This record gives sequence, C-alpha cells and structure tokens, in this order.
Amino acid sequence: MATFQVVTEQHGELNCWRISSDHAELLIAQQGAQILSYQRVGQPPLLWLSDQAIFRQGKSVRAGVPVCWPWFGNLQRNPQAVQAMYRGEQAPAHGLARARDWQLLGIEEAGDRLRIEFELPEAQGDLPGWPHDVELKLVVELGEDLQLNLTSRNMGNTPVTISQALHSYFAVSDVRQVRVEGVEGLGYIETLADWEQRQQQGPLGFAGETDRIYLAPPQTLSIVDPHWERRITLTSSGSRSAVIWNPWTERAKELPDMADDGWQRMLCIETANVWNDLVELKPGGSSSLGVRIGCEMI
Ligand code: TA6
Repeated sequence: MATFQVVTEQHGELNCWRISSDHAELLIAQQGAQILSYQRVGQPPLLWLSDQAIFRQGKSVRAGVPVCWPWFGNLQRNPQAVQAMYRGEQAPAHGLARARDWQLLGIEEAGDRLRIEFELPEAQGDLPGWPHDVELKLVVELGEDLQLNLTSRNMGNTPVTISQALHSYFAVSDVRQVRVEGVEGLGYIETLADWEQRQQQGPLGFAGETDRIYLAPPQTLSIVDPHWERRITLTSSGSRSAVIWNPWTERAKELPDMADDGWQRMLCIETANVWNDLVELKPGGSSSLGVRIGCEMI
C-alpha cells in the first residue's frame, strides 16, 4: 500500500502543496491548479521548473503543466468560433485559467493512487470577458505515473467553443540530444514560417527554435533521452493535436523567467485541442482532455 504525505508551502505569492509518495514528489500551485514540478525518487525531474521561475499572482509560472483554457496561444490565431466567445479587450495569451486561483476540492487515496481534484469556480460566469457557464475541473492522479484530466461541462443553454492545452514542460538532459518519437510522417503547422503546413520526416530532433502544431498525432508520443537513459511517454486522450515548443537561444533571452541557457534543459509537448481540433460544448455537454505521463529506463 502506498503512503502519501501532503504539506502546504508558500512559494513567493503562491499557495502550493508538496505531495510525496514512496515513488515520487509533486508540487502543485493553487493558482492555475498548476503542477510546478514532478520528480520520481532517484531520477532527475520529469517535469521542468525554471531556475528563474517567478511565483507571482496573476502570472503563470514557467514550469510543469500550465492549463491553457478557454483558448490556446494568441486568441487572434484561433478559429472565429473561439474568438467570438471572448468579449473583453486585450486577450491574454493562453486563456484565462492559468493565472487564476482554483479551488482544491479534495485529496483522497484511491488504492495505490492519490487523487487530487481542483475546480475553477469562476468559469461558471465570472471570468473577465468570458460570460459563459462551464464547470471546469482538473483531476490529478499520482501513482506509478502521473495522470491529468481536464473536464469542461457546459452548464449554460448556449453552445460554447474552446481550444485548450495541458502545456507540459518536460525536463531533459540537453534538448539537442533528445528526440521525439511518434511524430514521424505527421502533418504539422510551422508557426515560425507563417503557419505553413508541412510534413514531418522521421522523429523530431532539435537544432533551433521550434514551435509547431502536430496534426492528428498518435495516442502516445515519447521523448527519448539517451543521456539520462530514459524514455518519457505521454499518452493522451481527447486530443487530436499536439504542440511542440522550444524557444532556443534568442527567444529564451527575451523570457524574464527563463535562464539564458534554460532552453537546453526543457521541452514542451502539449496535449491539446488547437487549430481545427476545437471543442464544441453543447448545452449540458462535456469533454475531457487527458494525459498520462510515464517513464521507463532505456
Ligand atoms: O505552446 C507554444 C507557445 O504558444 C509558444 O508560442 C510560446 O510563446 C509558449 O507557448 C509560451 O507562452 P507563454 O505565454 O507561457 O510565454
């Protein structure tokens, strides 16, 4: 039987929980219900927390798994149906959920797993500029691996259209030495070349700034990291798009919460619903986006 320990901690302005089990340790912030770090006993971190992270209210931390919702990225780059949902000015990047306080509904043991449930009550009509009624919950399960499930349920009587992502920052030994498998042959949108559609040849390696939307990826993608002798696997559900991002040298220098060489130690693979992979929630309808993060030694 696994044993779990939960301790509350303050990081800068943010309330957090540090959760330890026999296998792993997890740090979660109340703001954004954001996982900040995840590390298995005896291994380097699996999820990356920036050395220069800023723990401030109203600002998503450069770490772990920010929840992008009810739109992904620049709202103007989203389909009209997603843009039309927002009535405010100056839409923040990656939506509204990642920089607001969520409510912890409960932490309970379920067999060998610990189940942590959060809700964003403001999504039911109180988000600035977004006057819709959606019950938004994130369930995090810590066991042998880590599972996240984000569920949106339309409680209103008009349809709601969203894009979203679990914007996961993975820790790697050196991004120049790793490869992503599972993307071979996929079509992708190259956002750095005027959103041109291209086709991936072979696995993805990294030799420059990367910011791509992969279309119709398989359920499982993996990061092979020969130096750390491990393969991280991401098994997604409810998603037909994946974003892969690394800022590389110049973009990293522009980010105040990332060390100039921080790009070497991280890689984002984001389980998503973006581009033409939208989520349309009919009145009473619900939809879940999930990812299971596993790891095996190679
Ligand atoms: O997911 C990729 C991306 O949209 C990039 O374009 C990059 O800007 C990144 O997310 C980080 O965005 P943020 O708003 O957290 O700085």
